[in-house]
Order: sequence, then C-alpha cells, then structure tokens
Amino acid sequence: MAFELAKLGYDYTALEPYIDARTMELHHDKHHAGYTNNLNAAIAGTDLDSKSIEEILSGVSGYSAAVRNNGGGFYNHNLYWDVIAPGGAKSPSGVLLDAINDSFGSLQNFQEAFNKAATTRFGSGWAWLVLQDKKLAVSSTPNQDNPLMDVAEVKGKPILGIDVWEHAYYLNYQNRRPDYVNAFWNLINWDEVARRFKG
Ligand code: MN3
Repeated sequence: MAFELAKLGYDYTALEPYIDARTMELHHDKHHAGYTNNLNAAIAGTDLDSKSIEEILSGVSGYSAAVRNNGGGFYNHNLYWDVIAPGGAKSPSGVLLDAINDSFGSLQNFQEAFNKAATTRFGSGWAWLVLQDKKLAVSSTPNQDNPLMDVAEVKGKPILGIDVWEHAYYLNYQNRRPDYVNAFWNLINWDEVARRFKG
C-alpha cells in the first residue's frame, strides 16, 4: 500500500511573513512529494509495503539508505506541516507546560535548548522536542533521521520538530538560519503539539 502525500491544511501564504509562499510551495509540492514518491519506490514489492511508517522507522537500521532517507523525509514533513499550522494556541499550557517546566526548569530554558539544537546542527537535519515516557528532551538529527528510528542517539516520540535544511528557509533567510529558527516560534501550533504529547 503506497504512502500518500497529504494535502497542506492551509494556503501557501498562511505562514507569511515568517515562511514565504514560494518556499511552502516548493517544500511541500517538490521536496515532500519527492520523499513520498521515493519511499514508495523503495518499498514497492517488499514486505515493508504492508507496514506503517512508524513500524518501518523503528527498524530502519535493517533497511536500505533509500528507506531511511525517504521514510524519514515522509514522516518528518507530515509532522512539520501540522505543528506549524496557523490558528492554534500560541503558547504551551496545561499538562504540556507542566512537563516542559519539569523537564527543562522553565519555558525559556526549553526555548534556548531547542534553538541551540536547531542552530548548531551542522549541515542538513532537524531539531526535536521528544517525549520519553513522561519526560521531555531536546535533540537533533542529521539528514532525515528522527527520534523514532532505532539508529537515533536520542530515541522517543517527536512532538515538535523544525526542519533546518536550507530548502526550508533559504529563499527568505539565505544563510541566516538563526533568524528562521527565531521566526519559527511565531508559527508553532501548540494545540497540535499538546495533542501529540497526550496521544
Ligand atoms: Mn524539508
């Protein structure tokens, strides 16, 4: 069963001025579509065809580089479009905020740790907020790896992630990755992050 590229739940312009429409269009319609198509090509006719993406990622060390790179790319972008959706809560609250305070000491400490992970990841990759049992951790991964993978240094369930590949920000921010990372805080849909935390 082939994986499907989900439609964006909002317009390309919805995240302006923080992420421009052209970046959104290319990122979803070209990059994410490419990972999806290449994942489907890599698993066609194999026993991975019947597994969920989470099952595939949890055993990814046993599969090809094409499955690792494109399976990660497929999953990671699905999460990304959801957690930066417009219209949700603009700050964490309730049990999620409690968990952030318990794990990092304060919201500000968490923000600093997340920004550091995102800005210091060398080359292409992602930074994450990861749920491990009841605790939260910040991590970063190279390429299209993520914390669901058995190869990840920090394993767990990703509930927030920022794409720091240049294709995510270069048209608007060029080499200024820290400006994109700072802008990202205006976009986070904390209702969606809380949903993932509870689910
Ligand atoms: Mn990307």
